[in-house]
Amino acid sequence: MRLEPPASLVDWGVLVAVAVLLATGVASLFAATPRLAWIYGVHAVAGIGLPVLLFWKLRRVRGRLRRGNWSAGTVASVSALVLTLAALATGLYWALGSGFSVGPTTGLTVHAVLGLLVVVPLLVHLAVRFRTPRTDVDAARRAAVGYSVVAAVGLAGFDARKRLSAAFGTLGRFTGSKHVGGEGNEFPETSWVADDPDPIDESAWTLTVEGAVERHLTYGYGDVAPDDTDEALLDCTSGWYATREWRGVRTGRLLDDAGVADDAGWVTYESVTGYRWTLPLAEARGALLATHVGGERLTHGHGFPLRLVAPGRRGFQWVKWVRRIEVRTTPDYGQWVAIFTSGFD
Ligand SMILES: Nc1nc2c(c(=O)[nH]1)N[C@H]1C(S)=C(S)[C@@H](COP(=O)(O)O)O[C@H]1N2
Ligand SMILES: [Mo]
Repeated sequence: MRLEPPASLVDWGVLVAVAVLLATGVASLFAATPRLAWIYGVHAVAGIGLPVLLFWKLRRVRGRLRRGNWSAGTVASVSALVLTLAALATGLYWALGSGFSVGPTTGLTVHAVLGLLVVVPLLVHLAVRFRTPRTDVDAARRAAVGYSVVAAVGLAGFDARKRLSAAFGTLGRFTGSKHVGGEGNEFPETSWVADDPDPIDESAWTLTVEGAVERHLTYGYGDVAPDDTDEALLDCTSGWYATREWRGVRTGRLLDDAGVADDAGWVTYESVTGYRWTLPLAEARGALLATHVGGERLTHGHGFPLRLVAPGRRGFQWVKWVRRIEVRTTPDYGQWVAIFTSGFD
């Protein structure tokens, strides 16, 4: 039996698989709770199934590549292929191993960057070569067989990968993040992009609570009573996680002191660097502003004097070096710019 779909439907399958990988890859940056583990599952199945489609495609076009009369379009096509294979290889190696670094960055970050870079040559490739696939009944039947093979390989590979990682003792969280042990402040210090403020002098530091509140408040370090604790798991998109007991003050206490306006719906946590993230009001009320981790005072690298603890959120949302809390009546779209530009000044 012939397993390979018609040429145009192999190509169509590649496009769909890559689109699914990009969408789930980007979504994974926000998926931090087990309820969303399926996003990572779909990503893995598509990533393991894609090589089957690429094999069929390459077997067909390899003659064209050998002839040596490469156009700009060919360069784009080959770049898209090379980046895709590199993204697949780094993703698989990350998942199977205990994690790896490339210079100052983690292998998982390299995987993500390679995956995002695929978009550029892929768009050129599509502009040059896109054809509407042919879809008569016979083509559809053959494609159904071929796509089933791809799905079966993806699912079997997904299962085998889990078993292998478990056997190697390298199985991470469903997010792909690897466990970091240690105690207190002993875990990686991570910046999302460029934040690297000078250490903060606690006697000069203040926390302000403002925005849609009845009273603007200003706290000094000594006014923040660290009476609340939470055990919470910090999971960085660069591929590590650590569970710690955090101690500090629940945001709700500060909000009660300030008196929240009736139409308030969001709370923004802003760092001394301008980095900021926003939580819906109800979630913010329960979120801790930590002064301590694992019984130790936070170190500068982990956000001293005050950092947000946002359970169920990816690490980049756990704002460090918080100095301002703004109660808002509207969502804060500017945060999407701030997290990329803070620290560059
Ligand atoms: N102000 C600020 N807060 C930040 C970041 C940052 O770059 N600036 N990085 C975030 C990221 S990407 C992660 S994973 C966590 C890491 O916290 P840690 O450095 O204490 O491990 O902090 C988050 N909080
Ligand atoms: Mo992170």
